[in-house]
Amino acid sequence: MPDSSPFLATACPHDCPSTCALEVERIAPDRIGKVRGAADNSYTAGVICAKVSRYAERVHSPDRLTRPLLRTGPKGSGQWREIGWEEALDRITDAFLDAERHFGPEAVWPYYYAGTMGLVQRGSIQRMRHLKGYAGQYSTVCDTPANMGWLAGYGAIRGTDPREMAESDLIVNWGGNPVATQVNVMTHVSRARKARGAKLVTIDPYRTGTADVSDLHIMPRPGTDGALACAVMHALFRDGFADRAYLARYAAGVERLEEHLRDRTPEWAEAITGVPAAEITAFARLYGGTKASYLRMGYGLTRSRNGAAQMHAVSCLPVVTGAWQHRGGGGLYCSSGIYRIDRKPIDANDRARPGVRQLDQSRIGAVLTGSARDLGDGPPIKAMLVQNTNPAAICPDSARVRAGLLREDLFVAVHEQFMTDTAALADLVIPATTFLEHDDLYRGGGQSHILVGRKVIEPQGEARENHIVNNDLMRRLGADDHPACHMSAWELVDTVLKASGLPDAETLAAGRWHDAQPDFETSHFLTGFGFPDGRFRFAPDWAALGAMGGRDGLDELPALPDHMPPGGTTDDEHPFRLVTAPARQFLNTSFTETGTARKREGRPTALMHPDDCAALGVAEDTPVRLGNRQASVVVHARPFGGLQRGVVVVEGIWPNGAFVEGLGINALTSPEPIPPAGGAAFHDTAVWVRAA
Ligand SMILES: Nc1nc2c(c(=O)[nH]1)N[C@H]1C(S)=C(S)[C@@H](COP(=O)(O)OP(=O)(O)OC[C@H]3O[C@@H](n4cnc5c(=O)[nH]c(N)nc54)[C@H](O)[C@@H]3O)O[C@H]1N2
Ligand SMILES: Nc1nc2c(c(=O)[nH]1)N[C@H]1C(S)=C(S)[C@@H](COP(=O)(O)OP(=O)(O)OC[C@H]3O[C@@H](n4cnc5c(=O)[nH]c(N)nc54)[C@H](O)[C@@H]3O)O[C@H]1N2
Ligand code: SF4
Ligand SMILES: [Mo]
Repeated sequence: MPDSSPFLATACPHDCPSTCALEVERIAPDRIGKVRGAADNSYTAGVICAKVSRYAERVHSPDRLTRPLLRTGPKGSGQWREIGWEEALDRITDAFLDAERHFGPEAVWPYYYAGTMGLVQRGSIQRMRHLKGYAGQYSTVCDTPANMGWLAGYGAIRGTDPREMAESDLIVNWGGNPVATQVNVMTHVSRARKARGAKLVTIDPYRTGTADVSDLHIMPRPGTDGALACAVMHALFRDGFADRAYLARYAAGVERLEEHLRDRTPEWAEAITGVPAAEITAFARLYGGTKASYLRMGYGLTRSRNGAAQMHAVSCLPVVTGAWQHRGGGGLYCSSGIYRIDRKPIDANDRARPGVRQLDQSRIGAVLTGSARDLGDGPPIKAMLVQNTNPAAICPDSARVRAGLLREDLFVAVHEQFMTDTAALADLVIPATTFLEHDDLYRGGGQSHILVGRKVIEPQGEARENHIVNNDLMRRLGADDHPACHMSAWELVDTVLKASGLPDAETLAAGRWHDAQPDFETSHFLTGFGFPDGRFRFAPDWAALGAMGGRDGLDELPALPDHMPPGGTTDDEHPFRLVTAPARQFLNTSFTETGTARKREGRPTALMHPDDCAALGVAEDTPVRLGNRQASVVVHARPFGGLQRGVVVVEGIWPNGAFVEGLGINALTSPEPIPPAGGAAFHDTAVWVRAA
C-alpha cells in the first residue's frame, strides 16, 4: 500500500482460526473508520466477518474502560472510584507480595486466555508467572480435547492447505460452523463450488448457517460422531472404497480396525445417532467415491466427554480412503503445528520452576472455592491478575466461578477493555488497549500466515497494553531480570522473529505477512505421520498424550474408533441435551458489549424441536427454565425444525446480565475434565426443560 493510504495494515487479534489480514482506516490519530480484509492475502482474500468490519463501534464504544477503577463497595456491587495508574500498580504489587509472604508464590495465580491471540501481548503474563514462580495455568478451555483427538492418530497438527480447497470436489464440514465462526472457509468452499461444482456436506446436530448453505446436512444427535464415523468406515471397507495400498504403507492397526468395524453397521449407528442408515451409506459412497475430498473438522464435536475419542474416530476417514494422496484431498483441523516460532523470548518458559503446580483453567470455580482435588497440598489462591479472558462467563459451572471470585480473602485485579462479568467482580480494574492501539505478532490457526499488527491509533483514554503493564508489575515485584522486561512490544516482535529464523519485524511489516505452509508432501503427511514409524494410529496410545494426560477417565477411551457414550447422557429426569454453540455476532463474550451485535442476536434463546415445544406447552417467546443438578437458567423458547427431538441449542456466551435471572448458560455446563487430558464439555449437558 502507498504511504499516503489512509488504510493501515494489521491482523485480527481475536480467537478465530482465520486470523484475517486487515486494513484499517485511520481518520484521526485516535480514531478509526472502516475495517476491511486485505484483498491480496491469499487466505483472507478481502473477506472478513461483519463484527470486525464494525470494529469502530467496539474500539470507540462509550463503554470502554478508560481509567483504573478501585472497588469502594462490596464485591460485585458496581461501586468504584477512579484512581491513577501508579496507585493501581502499587496495589496489585502489594497484594501479590502479601500473598507470597504469607502463603508462598503458588498462592498467586496469573490467569489469562485468548482475548488477544497476539503472541507478545498474550504471552507476557506467562513471563511474570515464570520469573516469579507463581502457580501455573493448565489451559484446557478450548482446544485440548481436539488436539488430543487429532494427535492420537496423526501425531502432528497440520493438514491440507485450506487454499487447496479450490481443487476439492467434496468438502465435509464436520463439527464446525464456519459461516459464523470462521467465515473465510466459505470463501474457499465457494471457489471449489464455482470452479468444479464441488459439494459441501455439513455434519452438525442443528441446522446452522453453514448447514443451510450445504448440499447435504447430516444431523446426528450431539455426541454420537464416533458411531457415525465407524458406520461410514464400515461402509467404506465393505463397498470397496478403502485404499488398501495406501493403508498398507501409511497406517498401523488396519486389520484390527476392519475386524472391529464389522458390526458397526449403518443400522447400528442409526440407533445411536438418529441418522437413517440409508443416509449414512449414501454419504459413505459420496465420500469414498471422491478422491479430492477435504475434511474440515471443527471443535464442536470435541466439546463433549467423548470429544477426544470423537475427533480421533472422524479423523480416520481420509486415511481409510487415502484422500491424503490427492490435491484438494485430506483435510485440516488446525495448522498450529506448522510454525516454528520460539516463544521463549516472550514467555521465559526456560525459566519456569520445575514442579510448580498447574491449575486447570476450566476448573477455576473449584480452584477458587478451595477444592482439595484441584489445589493438592498447595495453598489457597489469594491473589490473581486476569488478562484477556472472562472466566465468570465463559468457564463451566459459572455459579461456582462467581462464588470463588467473590471470596473476601481473595484479591482480584482484572485488566480489560470492558466491564465484563469478571471485571465487575474484581477489587481493581485496569483499562486495556485493543489490538488497534498496540503492536503484536500473530499466526493463523486455520491457515498458515504469520502476520505483524502495528499500532494503528493512540490508546483510548488511559488504556495500557498487557506487555507494558506486566513489565511494570515485574519491576515492582523485583523480577525483571529478563531481556523482554526492558523492550517495547515491537522490539520483542523483532527478537522473536529473529530467534525463530524468520524475516525480521521491519521486513515482515513491509511484506505484511509470511506464509508458513509446508510443501504438499509434508502437509499431506506423505512424508509420514508424526510418529517414529511414520504410521497413522487407528489404535491410539491415549495414555501417552497430553501434559496432564492420563489423569481422568483414561479407561473410558475406546481402544479403536468407537461410540463412547457422551457425558451428558440424558435420563428420565434430564431428557434433553443442551448444546451451547457460538453466536455469529459475538466472539466468545467479545462484542456482547456492542449494540449492533446484541440487537442482531436478540436475547438468549433455546432452539427446540416444535414437537418438544408442543409437548411442554411452550411457544415462540415463552420463557423456559433449563435445569440440572448444578443450576437452572431461564431463556426464551423458539420452536425450530432443524434439530432432533431431545436437543436444545442456546447460542452465544451472553453476559450473565442478559439472562432473566442474571445467571448465564455456563451455570449448567460441567467442569468435569474430558479424557485424556482435560477440557470443558460445553456441548454435552443433560437438562430438564419446563415453562418458566
Ligand atoms: N457455553 C460455552 N462456553 C464457552 C464456549 C462455548 O462454545 N460454549 N467456548 C469456549 C472457548 S472455545 C473459548 S476459547 C473460551 C473463550 O473465552 P474468553 O477467552 O474469555 O473469550 P474472549 O471473548 O475471546 O476474550 C475475553 C476478553 O479478552 C479481552 N481482551 C481482548 N484483547 C485484550 C488485550 O489485549 N488485553 C486485555 N487485557 N484484554 C483483552 C476482551 O475484552 C474480552 O473481554 O470460551 C469458552 N466458553
Ligand atoms: N462468531 C463467532 N466466531 C467464533 C467464536 C464465537 O464465539 N463466535 N469462537 C471462536 C473460538 S474461541 C473457537 S474455538 C472457534 C470454534 O468454532 P467451531 O470449530 O465452529 O466449533 P464450535 O463453535 O464449538 O461448534 C461448531 C458446531 O459444532 C456443533 N456441535 C456441537 N456438538 C456437536 C457434536 O457432538 N457433533 C458435531 N458433529 N457437531 C457438534 C455445534 O452445533 C456448532 O454448530 O470459533 C471461533 N470463532
Ligand atoms: S473472520 Fe475471524 S479473524 Fe477474520 S476478522 Fe472475523 S473474527 Fe477476525
Ligand atoms: Mo476457543
